[in-house]
Amino acid sequence: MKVADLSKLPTFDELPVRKDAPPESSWGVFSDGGEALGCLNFLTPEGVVEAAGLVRTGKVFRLDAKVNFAKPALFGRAEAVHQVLPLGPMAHDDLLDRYNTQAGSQWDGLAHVGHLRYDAFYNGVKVSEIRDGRNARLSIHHWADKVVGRGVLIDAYAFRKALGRPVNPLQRDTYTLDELEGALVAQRTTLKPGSVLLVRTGWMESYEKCTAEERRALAPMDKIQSIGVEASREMVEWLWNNRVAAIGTDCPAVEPLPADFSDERILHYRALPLLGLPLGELFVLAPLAEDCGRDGRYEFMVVSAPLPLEGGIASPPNAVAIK
Ligand code: UVW
Repeated sequence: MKVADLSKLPTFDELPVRKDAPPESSWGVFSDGGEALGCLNFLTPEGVVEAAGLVRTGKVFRLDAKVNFAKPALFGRAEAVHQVLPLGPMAHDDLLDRYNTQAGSQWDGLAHVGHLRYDAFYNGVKVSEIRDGRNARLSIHHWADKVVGRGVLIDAYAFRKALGRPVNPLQRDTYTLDELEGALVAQRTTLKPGSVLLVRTGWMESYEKCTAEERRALAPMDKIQSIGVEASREMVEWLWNNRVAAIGTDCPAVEPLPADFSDERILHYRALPLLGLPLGELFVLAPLAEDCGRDGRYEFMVVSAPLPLEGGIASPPNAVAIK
């Protein structure tokens, strides 16, 4: 794959570059093997080297929650069943059954959600190409060694609280683009091209404080409530023009829930099938955010190694932030 020259790529207003592509899509922008990566093409070898220079204290923050942290699993998804199998008198194996790659912390891959109006996934891939069992073009395994670079945290939760604005992450509410930009200014942080953007919404830590009964009540698809990031044209324009390679949050859908999946303006459609922007959900961001608040450094190296699962739809991030 050719390394993308970020300065030569089209702006959001110049999209699409292919005549047969939908408006506001990046279909055809990346070629030479980069089609499966979408915005991950913004992460370059030079960016990896630069990100390594952000490692100063040696502190490592795991960004995945424990497997099966959500009980019951959200959206009616399966919980993994873990067994320890004896292999010999003093040896064991794990057996992990019913493991849904999206039951916990996850990257949504580009075969996760297609666009209803265009009847296509990113770059025009058809549903039959994914469901025939091969999912060759948008398989998650293409990302296995691609999600490494500069990470930037926006602590939207702390920003809103510091301003004395009310925030309950377990209710439908929106962090606006103005708030994200305001938080960046308050943090004295800039979004350089080729960053993995992490946004702390406060959802995970609020969920952790719920009783078992409260968790049961909010787990079903039609009951879940969550704060999230504004799902607007302006938001994806900002993300694209800043060459954000992926956006990860500590809430269940990046965008607010409930979301109307028949509404093509929601972020899942704008990001996955149109822009090719990976969405990260249910990340653990509070310990990282607290450390960033302490030392005033909201940038770090991110190393995420999605599963090398051929044909896969999504993956746990298997991610760490290193400061
Ligand atoms: C939903 O919005 C249902 O989230 P996910 O990306 O996990 O499917």
